[in-house]
Amino acid sequence: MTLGSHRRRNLLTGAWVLVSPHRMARPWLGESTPPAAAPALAHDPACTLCAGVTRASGIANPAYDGVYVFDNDFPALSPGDAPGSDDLFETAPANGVCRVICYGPDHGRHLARMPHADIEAVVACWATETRALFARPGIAAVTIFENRGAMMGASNPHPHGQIWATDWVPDELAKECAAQRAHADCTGRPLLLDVLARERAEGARLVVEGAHFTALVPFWATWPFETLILPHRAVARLDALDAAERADLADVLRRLVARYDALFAAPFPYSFGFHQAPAGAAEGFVLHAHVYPPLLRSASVRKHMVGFEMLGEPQRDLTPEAAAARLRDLPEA
Ligand code: H2U
Ligand code: ZN
Repeated sequence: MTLGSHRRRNLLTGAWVLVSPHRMARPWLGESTPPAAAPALAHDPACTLCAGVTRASGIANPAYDGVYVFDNDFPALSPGDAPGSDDLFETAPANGVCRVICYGPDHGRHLARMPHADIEAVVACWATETRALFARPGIAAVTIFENRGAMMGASNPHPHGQIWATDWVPDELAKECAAQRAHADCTGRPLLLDVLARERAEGARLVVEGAHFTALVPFWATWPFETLILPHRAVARLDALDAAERADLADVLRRLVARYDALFAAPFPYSFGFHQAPAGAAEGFVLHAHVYPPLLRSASVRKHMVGFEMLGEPQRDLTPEAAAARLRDLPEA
């Protein structure tokens, strides 16, 4: 039997994705631009994230030697009043803290090429920031993410990410909390551990298996090479990981990004980030990371969410199983 078009439901958000495996063979006359070259410099005096350089705000970065975190000079969240709501147009206040995290002083060395201890330091910093930000009054959620590559809106090639601590639970996280709570209420088990058990039993969508974390292409993946990184136990936040888990997360991340970079022999753009339990009760919630890369068939051909996807629902040609098999076939060195 040949696999025909079908829909798959995202268990975390409730959204559906249309899968059209037969379309993989169609001719391609779409966008094709050469990828941006990888930065080679270890220090770029023109880079506002490099050690010792003065940022756009006039504040100089210290001569930092490890991970360096600072308050975003152009934060998306600012103090002030929200416009009032009325019975038709609703508004809500939005306050919080935006931080920038430089993974290390080396301008040209991203996760896949960083020494293990340096990636562990990034993971440790994520944990420390999580704990410190949740300790601030009014913080409801801490979202840690990285935009990699100009294609994904990164403003700078220096290896870095962002942390937004918000006084509300953002929409994506709210949906995922509700789904995980409903599953836990119904079964008594965390949803993502059931998903992990099923993925390990089937095997077809696994990409990287560590001692404490697994990276896989989820059954419901929307982006061609989307992955989900899951812990092996029900841990809710980064600051609850023990030392062995932090070390393994660093290792799984490095191995996964190395595979991505090998896929089209170019630095692989993506938006990557963690969903961790918000403040208060978060029944059944399991910490996890999503990696959303836009690339489709080469370093220069990306997927755009257009047409039916904007007006209907997301659609993919390459099956999640085929995407996982391609990532599994690549080297990690
Ligand atoms: P992105 O590359 O994902 O945009 O993250 C970089 C962040 O760094 C961005 O939010 C901040 C930008 O506001 N930034 C500073 O705070 N100061 C600077 O001098 C440069 C960039
Ligand atoms: Zn730099």
